[in-house]
Amino acid sequence: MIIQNAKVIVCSPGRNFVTLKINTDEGIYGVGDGTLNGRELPVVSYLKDHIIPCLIGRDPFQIEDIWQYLYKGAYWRRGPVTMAAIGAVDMALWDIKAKALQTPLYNLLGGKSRDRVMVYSHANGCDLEASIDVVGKHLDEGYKAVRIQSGIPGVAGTYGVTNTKDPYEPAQRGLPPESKHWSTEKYLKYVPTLFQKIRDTFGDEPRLLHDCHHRLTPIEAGRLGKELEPYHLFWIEDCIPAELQEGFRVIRQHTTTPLAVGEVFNSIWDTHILISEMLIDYIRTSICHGGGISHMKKVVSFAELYHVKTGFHGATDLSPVTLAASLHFDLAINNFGIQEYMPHNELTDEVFPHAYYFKDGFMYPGDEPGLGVDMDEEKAAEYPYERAYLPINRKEDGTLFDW
Ligand code: KDG
Ligand code: MG
Repeated sequence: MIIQNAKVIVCSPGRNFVTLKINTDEGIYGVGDGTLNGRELPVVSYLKDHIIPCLIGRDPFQIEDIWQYLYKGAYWRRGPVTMAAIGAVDMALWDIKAKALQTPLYNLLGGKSRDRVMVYSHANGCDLEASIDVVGKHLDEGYKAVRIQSGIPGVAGTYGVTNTKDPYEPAQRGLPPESKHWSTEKYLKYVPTLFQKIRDTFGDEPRLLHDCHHRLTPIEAGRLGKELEPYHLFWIEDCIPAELQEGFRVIRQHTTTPLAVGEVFNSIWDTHILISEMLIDYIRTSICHGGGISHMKKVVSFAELYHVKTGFHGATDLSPVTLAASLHFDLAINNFGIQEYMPHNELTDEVFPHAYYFKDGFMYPGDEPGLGVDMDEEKAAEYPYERAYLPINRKEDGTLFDW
C-alpha cells in the first residue's frame, strides 16, 4: 500500500476545524485533526506546502518512521503548528492501519484495558445560583464528574462562563479579538465559597474539577489549592502559565489538591520535569497538539512510571477526529484518569459522522475499524472557514494578562 494523495479540508460548522485526509492506492483512507484554535491557517499551510508533498508514495504502515521523518527531518522541532500538523498525519496513518487490519484502533494500542471511559462535563454558571443549578442538571444527565466555572462577583465576563443559553465557545468570529476582564483578588475570594456551596448541595460523591486557565502565580495557586482541600477536588487545572515547569515545585509545597496541566503543551519536552519530579497528577496534552498518537504514547508511558494519569483535552475546538482518537487511547492505556467531554454541535456531528457515543457519564469509542469517524466533504463545503480568535484578557487597570 502507498499514499497516493492527501488533502486538507477547512470547515466551520459553527467553529473552524482543520482536517487531513490521506488516500492510499488501495482505496483505504484515513482522517486526522490539525485544528489549532484561532491559528488554523498556519497548520493548513504547513500541511499543504511542506508535509503532503513528502508523503506521496510512502508506505502508510511505517508510522514511526514517517513521524521521525517529519519531526527530525524538518530540523525545526516542536511548536504548536508543527506538532498539530504532524499530529494530523499521525492520526490519519493510525486510522489507515487499523482500517486495513479491520480492527478498532484501541486494539493496535494494546487492546481494551477497561470497558468504558469516564468523562467530565462543563458546568458553567454566570453566578453562584446558576452554577449550582447547572451542576444539578449535569448530574441528572448522568455525569459522574463535572468541571465548574462560575462568574466572579464584580468581574464582567470571565473564562468558561456565558450569559446565553448556548454552550460556551471562547473563539469569536471577526476582528479584533474580544477583550475580557480579570481580578485575581476577587477570583481567589470567590472560588472556595463556590465549592463549599457545591459540596453542601450535592454531597461528597460527584467528582468536581476546576480550570484556573493559566491565571495565577505559583504562590497564589498554592493558596487556592490549600483552601480547596476540604472540598476534595478531582483536580485544579492550569493553575499557572506552565512554560516555567519549575513553578510547580512551589505549588506542591503548599497543597495536596491534585494538579492537571498540559493543554497548551505539544511535546514531552514541555512536561518531562513536571512528570519526573511528580509535580503534577494529570497530563492533558491533546492527541492533536501533541504530535498524534505516536508521540502521546511516549508521553503517557513516561507519565505512567511516575503515577501521572491522563486527562486529555477535549474542548470543542478539537474535532470529532481527535475525540475519537482520545477515546480509543483512553480505553487502551493503564494510566487513564478521565476524559474531557464537550459535545459538539449538531452541524459538526453531521460533518463528522462517528461511532463513539455517550451513555450515563461514560463514553465508548465504538467498534468500527479505525478511528470510527469519517468526514462528509460535501457537507463540510457548505461551511467554509471563518476568521475567529480566542479572547484577550486585561486586569482591572488595563494591563494585558493571561487569558
Ligand atoms: O482553544 C482553547 C480552549 O481549548 C480552552 O480554552 C479550553 O481550557 C479549556 C479546556 O479545559 O477545555
Ligand atoms: Mg483548560
